[in-house]
Amino acid sequence: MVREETMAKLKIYGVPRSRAFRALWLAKELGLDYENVQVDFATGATRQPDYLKINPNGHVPAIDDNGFVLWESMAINLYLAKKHGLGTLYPKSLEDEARCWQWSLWGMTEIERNVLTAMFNRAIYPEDKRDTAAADQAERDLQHPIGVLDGAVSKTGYLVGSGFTVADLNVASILSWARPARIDFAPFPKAADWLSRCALRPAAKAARDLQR
Ligand SMILES: N[C@@H](CCC(=O)N[C@@H](CS)C(=O)NCC(=O)O)C(=O)O
Repeated sequence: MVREETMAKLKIYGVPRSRAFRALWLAKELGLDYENVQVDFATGATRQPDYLKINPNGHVPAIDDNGFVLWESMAINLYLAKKHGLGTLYPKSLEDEARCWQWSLWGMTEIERNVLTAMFNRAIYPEDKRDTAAADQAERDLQHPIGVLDGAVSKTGYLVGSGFTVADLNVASILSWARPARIDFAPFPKAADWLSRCALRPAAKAARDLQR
């Protein structure tokens, strides 16, 4: 008798207008068959007991890959890219793999907080609650790291090797907030060009369409 193993479909938790966008963009790049579980951070759903069993932090995204549960957007993307995109979105060499980790951690530690501060205080909070000085300071603090990015993509047009990888996707998905944050990219033409090339990818567009 042949025993049939049924693989459960990959579940991606989090509404598309949350950081789940990052995993959804990657899933589109990889052509994965997935279910997007609509856990909405705005309704408190991330803090419900059932969801806390998935991610005890109460944040989205998280994934359930046939029983393997993982949270933290960058870890999720590195895992999925390695599993399904080795040799394409995920480099095969140890050094380039490490560079993907480097850029993903860099995006989270050097970029994310300041882009969010600028976005919230320029576009999200009600006008009377906006702290324009905090937004301006955040933009000033971004000058150095965006300069680093500008230099990095000026060689091949991408962060790792000569093609688009999960490193580009991870950093570009964090910087997708730069437009509502009104970060001026004029001093950083190479980074601006790289960011728009990433954003124009069909998979990025398909993931953005999910946000509508
Ligand atoms: N470092 C985490 C941050 C996740 C996070 O803060 N997600 C927000 C939505 S974009 C969230 O779930 N907020 C709801 C909550 O904390 O209850 C990651 O990158 O996955």
